Amino acid sequence: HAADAHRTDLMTITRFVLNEQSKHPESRGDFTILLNHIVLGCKFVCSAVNKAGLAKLIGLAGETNVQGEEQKKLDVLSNEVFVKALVSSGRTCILVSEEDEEATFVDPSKRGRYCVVFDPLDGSSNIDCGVSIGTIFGIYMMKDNHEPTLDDVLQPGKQMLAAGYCMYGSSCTLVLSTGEGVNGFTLDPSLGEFILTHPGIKIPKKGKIYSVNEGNAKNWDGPTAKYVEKCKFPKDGSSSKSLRYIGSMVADVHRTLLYGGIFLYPADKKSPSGKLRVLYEVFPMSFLMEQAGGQAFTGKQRALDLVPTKIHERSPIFLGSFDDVEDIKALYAAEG
Ligand code: AHM
Ligand code: MG
Repeated sequence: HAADAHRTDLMTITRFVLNEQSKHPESRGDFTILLNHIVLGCKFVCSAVNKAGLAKLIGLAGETNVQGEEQKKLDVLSNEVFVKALVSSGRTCILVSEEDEEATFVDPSKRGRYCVVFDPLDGSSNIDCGVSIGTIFGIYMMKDNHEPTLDDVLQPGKQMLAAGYCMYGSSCTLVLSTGEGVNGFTLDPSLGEFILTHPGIKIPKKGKIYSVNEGNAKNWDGPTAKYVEKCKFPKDGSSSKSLRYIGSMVADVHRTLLYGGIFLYPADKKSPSGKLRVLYEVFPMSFLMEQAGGQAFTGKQRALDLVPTKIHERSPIFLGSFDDVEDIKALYAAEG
């Protein structure tokens, strides 16, 4: 009833996932437990990000991450929280984090069946100015009881069981897919619970926005350059697209998912594999896009078909509205 001051029937993320899992008779509640630990990590990072300015958490920790970039304290903190939460869930066997050069193999006494790949705090260049940043994660399941090896996580993205991200923005939003569509949940800080606010997210079939770091244009290949030119000077009488680029993948992808359009991180002469990492950036976002009715393409193939050979491998990525990705696919196909 509209006059009700309070909702009494709350669809929390836990309740939602329990409902979803109950459709699978083989489900033993392990996934729900795993997800609860991921959610705990997200809540911690959300609170740390919000306090960062005040608590002087911001600053260099004096360490560099695997890719040799400066690592901020918040990255270190977020990584620690996620690793500890995931290990203590008792449901994981292998963890791959952007912040750790080596994969973590969980001690047999705490081992479970899930492999989690994640970027605990993506978009770190945006921390100091308070722009949205996020956590990205993907989940695989070990099929049988063998001793875990890296091959268990070097699987194509289409084998993921679930993927999602949490955006620390004007509100804290968690977007999740367990392979049955995409749903968005917003943290109610007074309850400390993620509540279903964006059920059944579908990306518009075609969008009016393109999102790319155009500062790299001089190094782009032909199809990417042609595509962006087409966005600005369409020759088919359609109107030109708007450019939006935050430089925080979670925020740029979140907008793309809700408003439609295309997000590009192409290859260029300086970085022939692009910048974004296959396991914990490209795959989870591609999984969500497909589940929302969009597409994700590497310039050569469907992104989720890619078979990674190294845990920190990179790939070019073009993802978003179905029709917009179709256009860039055509340009790459024409190139041969
Ligand atoms: P990070 O993992 O070091 O934070 O870098 C990843 C980020 C993405 O969030 C974003 O899409 C991209 O880097 C932006 O890169 P650029 O500054 O080259 O445009
Ligand atoms: Mg990252």
